[in-house]
Amino acid sequence: MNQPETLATLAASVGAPSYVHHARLLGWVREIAALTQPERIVWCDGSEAESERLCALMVASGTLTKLSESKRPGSYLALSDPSDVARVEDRTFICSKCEDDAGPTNNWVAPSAMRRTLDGLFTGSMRGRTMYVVPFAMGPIGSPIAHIGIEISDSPYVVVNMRLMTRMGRAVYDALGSDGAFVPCVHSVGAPLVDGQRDVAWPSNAEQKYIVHFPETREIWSYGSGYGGNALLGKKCFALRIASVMGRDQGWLAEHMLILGVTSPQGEKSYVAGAFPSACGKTNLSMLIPPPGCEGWKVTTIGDDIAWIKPGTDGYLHAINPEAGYFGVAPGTSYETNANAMEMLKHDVIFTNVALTDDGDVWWEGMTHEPPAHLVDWQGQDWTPGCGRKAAHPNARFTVSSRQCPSLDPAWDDPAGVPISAFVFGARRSDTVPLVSEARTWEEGVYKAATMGSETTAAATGAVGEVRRDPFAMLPFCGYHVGDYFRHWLAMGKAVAHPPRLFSVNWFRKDAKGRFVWPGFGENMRVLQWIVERCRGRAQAGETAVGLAPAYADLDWTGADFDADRFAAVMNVDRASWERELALHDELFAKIGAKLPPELKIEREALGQRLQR
Ligand code: SAT
Ligand code: MN
Repeated sequence: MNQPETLATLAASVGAPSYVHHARLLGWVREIAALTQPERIVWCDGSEAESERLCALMVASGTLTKLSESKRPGSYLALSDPSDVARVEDRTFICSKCEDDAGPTNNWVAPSAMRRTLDGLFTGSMRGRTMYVVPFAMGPIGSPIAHIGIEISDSPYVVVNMRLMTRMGRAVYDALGSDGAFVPCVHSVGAPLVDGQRDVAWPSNAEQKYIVHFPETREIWSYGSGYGGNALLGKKCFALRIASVMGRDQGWLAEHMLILGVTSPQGEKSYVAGAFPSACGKTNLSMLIPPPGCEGWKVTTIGDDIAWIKPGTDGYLHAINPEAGYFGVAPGTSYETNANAMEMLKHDVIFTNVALTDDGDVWWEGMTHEPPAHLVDWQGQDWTPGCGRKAAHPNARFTVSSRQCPSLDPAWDDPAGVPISAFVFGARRSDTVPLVSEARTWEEGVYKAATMGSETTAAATGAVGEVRRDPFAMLPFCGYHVGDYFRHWLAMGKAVAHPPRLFSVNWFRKDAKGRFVWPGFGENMRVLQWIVERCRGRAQAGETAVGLAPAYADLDWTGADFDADRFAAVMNVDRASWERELALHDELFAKIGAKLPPELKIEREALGQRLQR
């Protein structure tokens, strides 16, 4: 009879360091290694020395270019394969046991069939490569809201990005102990090196990409892409798709939301969480600098992309940012649009798919009014102004640690999270949706968020600029049936004594000539002020068909150059546009079918009636 294997022999069989005591984890690593057949296994400790070593390796292999040490100390540029530049929503799967649990907004494949596919894809997929084991925490280690994941990846680019984006390293193993729970995440770029084949600068698989989630077993498998949310599995895959399911089962929320603090001139502090689709300015809003006239106000940053939110014992919903860094859109970022980000990006940054200047720095569209006379573009080609191509890919990104953010909130790492006063739902709409409105009730707010439509951006592959329904900005990120998700949100409003107030915003209205009417950026402070003052029961609002809304005089315009006519142009509720909008709500609701909560049907009828008046 075989002796049971000791922990020591199990650890030795995968070369694990002595501080890993978790038999299930060790067994899983061995299983994945047997499947993917890497040349070697490296257990990452999250240290700076490790990151430096990996960066040097990637400079040698051509994946990274080291930027000028005087212009951009400690920073690198990666240029991806042109076929691997954004999330692939059509290749993203929710493999719940029942198709009905994935719902109409997700791609579903039966778990058994998907496991066969993955087995085929992952067999030998890491041949000739190093398999990295990356321990990471989403949220402050030890927080009752936080969770742990382990990502196995054959991409050193993923390792150094995960180090910036999460709390990665040895401390995670201490928290896990011998039996702690973790979400297993397997990632391969899907480009094995066989028969002495030479590597390329950005290995990926142009033919096959699979971003797969098994919600019941809380597993993630990602194949074929090395880019962003496809590969940094703590982000959308874990912190949204898997975590949304955990939240449904355990009574909390995992949301595609920034979290910011607003401090009034009197020193009162409120926290606001805001859901916006990808590449709609969440990073800018989370780091907002109040404009002239609003100097007494201050905005501080907890997070720019994801919020995990749980009822606290004080009767408030408490939110943490599960991430520890920002993977933000570079194009459009400048000292005018986001000076905090520009300061944060001065050193120790990984840039992906921006352009390289002749003096070893980076540039992207919108960074300066005058482009440099010559660049190497994101595809590695010579670029000059007027050549007709973009220098940076529209979904080019920076990866940087939160600690470098000048507006970082002192509570960003607080295990208790911060109490949320308001949820803000924003979308990118040229028309129809007003600058700001407040829901009269929780149900009306859930209806507004559920029926949100937004013009698509370059953050996902596919057409850009089309309006699609994007409920709660979670369309590509909700790991279960969207009708059940709405139901969960309706229930969460009753789970606390002090639920946040719910608001809808739209910074993106355009005039007949296609120009933005609202200046946005810092000027959004005026809307934020009104929102937090509403939460304190102070600011005025009037009834409209689509919610409570401020009159021109209800906002503080000190120092602003925005008249009542333009305000009317961003606030006006056009009945004909809203009739068309309602038809699109009906289309969404028809798609959701039997799982649509009755409360939302009632809201739909009430809205229709108010528009008739
Ligand atoms: O998913 S990514 O992190 O690549 C980008 C996004 O959609 O926010
Ligand atoms: Mn996002």
